[in-house]
Amino acid sequence: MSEFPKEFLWGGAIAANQYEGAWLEDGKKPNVTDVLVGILSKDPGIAWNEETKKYEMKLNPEKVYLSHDAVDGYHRYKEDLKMMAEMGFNSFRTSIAWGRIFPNGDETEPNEAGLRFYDEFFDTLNKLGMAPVITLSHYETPLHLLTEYGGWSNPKLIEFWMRYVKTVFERFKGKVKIWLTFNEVNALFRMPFVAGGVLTIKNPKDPDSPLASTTKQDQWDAYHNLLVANALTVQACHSIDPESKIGCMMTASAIATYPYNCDPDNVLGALDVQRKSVFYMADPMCLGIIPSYLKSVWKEEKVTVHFTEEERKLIRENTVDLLSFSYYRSTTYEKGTNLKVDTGGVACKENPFLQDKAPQPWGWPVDPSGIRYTLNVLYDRYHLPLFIVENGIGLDESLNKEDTIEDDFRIHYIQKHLENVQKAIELDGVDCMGYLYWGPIDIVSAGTGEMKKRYGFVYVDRFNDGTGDLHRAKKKSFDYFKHVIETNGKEL
Ligand code: BGP
Repeated sequence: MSEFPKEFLWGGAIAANQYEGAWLEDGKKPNVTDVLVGILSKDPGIAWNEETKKYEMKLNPEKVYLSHDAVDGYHRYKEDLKMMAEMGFNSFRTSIAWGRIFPNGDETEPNEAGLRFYDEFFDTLNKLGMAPVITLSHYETPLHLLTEYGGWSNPKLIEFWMRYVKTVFERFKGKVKIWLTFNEVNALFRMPFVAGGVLTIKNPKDPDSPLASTTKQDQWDAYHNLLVANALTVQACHSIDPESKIGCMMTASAIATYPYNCDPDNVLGALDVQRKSVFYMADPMCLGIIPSYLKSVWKEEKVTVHFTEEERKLIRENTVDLLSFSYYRSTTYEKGTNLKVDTGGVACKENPFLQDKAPQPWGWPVDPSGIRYTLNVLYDRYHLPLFIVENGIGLDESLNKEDTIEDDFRIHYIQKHLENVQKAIELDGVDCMGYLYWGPIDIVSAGTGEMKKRYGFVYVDRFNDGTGDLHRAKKKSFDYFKHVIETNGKEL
């Protein structure tokens, strides 16, 4: 195989809430992920207040909320980014924590300290030769917007959001040339609280379990509002900074949903998973259309979803410039078998044809061909530049005596996935603009909120119980990925 295209973007991706820590520093206020660990374990994270008839933050002081300090990126990013540059990254993805700029989300004036922090962050990236790829919201809706307004099911969020995005487009014009709107926005229905930023606060059925009580109608209202917000964001970005590009961001693992066998019911079922997991969101954002099959979904779920003619026009006329996505794994589909979901995607019956068994307890299947399949399906459907902004493997690892980790399986994982990306570009003609490895430095896991699930080329000394001296150490994969970039993918 030959090299990757000359302009190919090589790098890594993280998110503010999983990396920065400093959760209440310089004016920032809590966002949805800051309470998630509590909510997932009913411990409780947020609690219903009978007097105010609202949810409010309630943390258990005995519990470790790792995201609050994360890996202290807020204070250490300059050193960390130097290591990323040492690997030869020419691009780097992170997010802006919305709550650093508008702490509660509904203020009219931005927080200057937050803007200054990202000014310096993006300057550092540019100086080190890494193009900033910036997600506007990576599971980071300010908590106040959920407890006070019910989150994205409320159309008021569009107004607050637009104030935020216009502020950052204007402030970082020229410094950021690639923007992504909402991280894995199509995970709205499987993770309504974090990915959708939705909370039902009108007469909750189960006040102790806010996640379970989020209604379908609220989730579909959020769908409507997020699509309008996405189109308005694309429009604002194009008018404020015509030089920059803006994309949407999908969790695309569910594209690689294979019928378990040739039973036509399984073939149709697999298509249904693709539609309900990815296309239902990507079609409006990339093609400007609201898919027709949604009508029967709305009927079945007894919800009312209405787009005005004006909104349909807005969505039609403001589609994204590129489609970015995460790919971690594939799944099978067999009728009658339950689908399980988590941050990585959906899972059904084990695929007996997959060769690799990853040494990880989280059970995410490893399927490198799935990334080629996903690239092809998305390119055939959208004909837009595609950007892999997340792919990686989380492993349970510890340092050896030499203060390093021999992470051979990670090297193998990347090699096999990149071989398939290369085939998609060279043999299938897919326009793929880059590959950003997820979690080039160990950070807090989005799905489980723990440190134990490590993705990094760089180890960070922090553990699930909150201990650790936070020192950084290079793993074996650091030099591997550096070599891949040096040879522009010729030597994998
Ligand atoms: C994606 C998220 C990331 C990330 C990754 C890995 O869904 O966009 O934020 O963390 O998955 O998931 P996890 O951290 O649960 O292993």
